[in-house]
Amino acid sequence: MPHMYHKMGRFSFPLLRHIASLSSSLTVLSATRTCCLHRGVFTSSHPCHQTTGRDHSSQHRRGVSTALSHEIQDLSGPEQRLLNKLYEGLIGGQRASLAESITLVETQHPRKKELAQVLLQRVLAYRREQESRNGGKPMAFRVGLSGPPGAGKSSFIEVVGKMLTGRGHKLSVLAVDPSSCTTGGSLMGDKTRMTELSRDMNAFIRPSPASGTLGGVTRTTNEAIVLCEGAGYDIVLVETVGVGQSEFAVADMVDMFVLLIPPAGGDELQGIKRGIIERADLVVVTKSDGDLVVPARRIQTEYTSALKLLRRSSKSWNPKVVRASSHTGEGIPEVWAKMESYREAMLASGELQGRRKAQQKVWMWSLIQENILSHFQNHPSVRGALPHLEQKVTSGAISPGLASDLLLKAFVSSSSS
Ligand SMILES: Nc1nc2c(ncn2[C@@H]2O[C@H](COP(=O)(O)OP(=O)(O)O)[C@@H](O)[C@H]2O)c(=O)[nH]1
Ligand SMILES: [Mg+2]
Repeated sequence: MPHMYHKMGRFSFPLLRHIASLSSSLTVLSATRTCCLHRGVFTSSHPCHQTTGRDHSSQHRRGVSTALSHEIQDLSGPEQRLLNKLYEGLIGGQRASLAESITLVETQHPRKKELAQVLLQRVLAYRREQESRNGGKPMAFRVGLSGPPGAGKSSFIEVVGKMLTGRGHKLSVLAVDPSSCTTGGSLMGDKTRMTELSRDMNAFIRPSPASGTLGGVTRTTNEAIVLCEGAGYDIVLVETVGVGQSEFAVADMVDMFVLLIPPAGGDELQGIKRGIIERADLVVVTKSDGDLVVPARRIQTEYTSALKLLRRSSKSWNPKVVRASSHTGEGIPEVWAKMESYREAMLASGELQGRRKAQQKVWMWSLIQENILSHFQNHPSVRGALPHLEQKVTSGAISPGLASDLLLKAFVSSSSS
């Protein structure tokens, strides 16, 4: 295990490599250590909030701190200045700094990727400080919005967004669009339906990056959320289409997951996966206006009964089905009121905080998987043997199980030599 961790350090985060070499037991850094790690590197005064009762390794902590401080000195003068400028601009709420910081986390450039991690750690430390002043409660509300293309997501965000900025909120809208990863095209119709919101100084809209894997895009979206919160946006909306796994990925990065459904016939609703309905904290039947009010009511009834059959995922909230129209504005304030009562109930029970903690773990593991898989696929021994073994498997000469064993053996033996 230490060995493996060390290897990962080599291909992922060289800036953090000393953490791995310091840790002999390789228990992954605990929250306590991470907290102190931030303190050691970035902030000189704020106390470590977590209990240190379980952490017997203060020496280890000092070691990690010193190692990271040392690592930071690896930053060149211009890099330090860039990070300071971005950080100061970001927490000062400057949109240009936020946009530039998101570009930094989206980069594929190895050194810039490292700089992005340093910036993120700094923003996380700042946010934690703010949260502790807020009684440990998250400052921002993260809402994921999903639904089939044409469901009315962007129109809904435009109307809700204007209402929220009108009430003094600062709102950011991020997009996760799996189609932009594979084709460079967009299913989301980019910003066109958010013309007013995109001119609003209290709203920040960021389209999905047009390249990268879905894993890459969700990772940068996760990081962009942190940056938006650091920049003082108290509501972060993440829009995605119900294609591939993107909606599950989004459900794993937000406090509340909302499914938008058009009042359409069976065919258009076919694409909505049962699994995703189970993840919905709220279902909004859109376009409930004019001739569509009747089918919207019908869909509302259907989904209300369907939700009753599903297992409750929260002890403090029952998923609800509501109707709204972005064209007439009817139902919009009520939908937001439902979202707020969800947030209050989940905060009061501590479930929201618990969900965020669990999400951090899910996020870490999905990054590990992605990282290991790409390391595996790019490994010379694996690349050498792969075409031949794939051909053997497809022709039925050997079983998939044997082929995967052989590939893993080739990978492990040449990795450890
Ligand atoms: N009648 C009606 N049409 C709507 C409403 N909201 C959106 N639409 C229409 O539905 C289409 C798709 O909307 P859009 O917001 O782009 O959907 P998205 O793909 O889910 O983001 C557009 O032609 C909108 O004008 C609504 O509240 N009522
Ligand atoms: Mg859209």
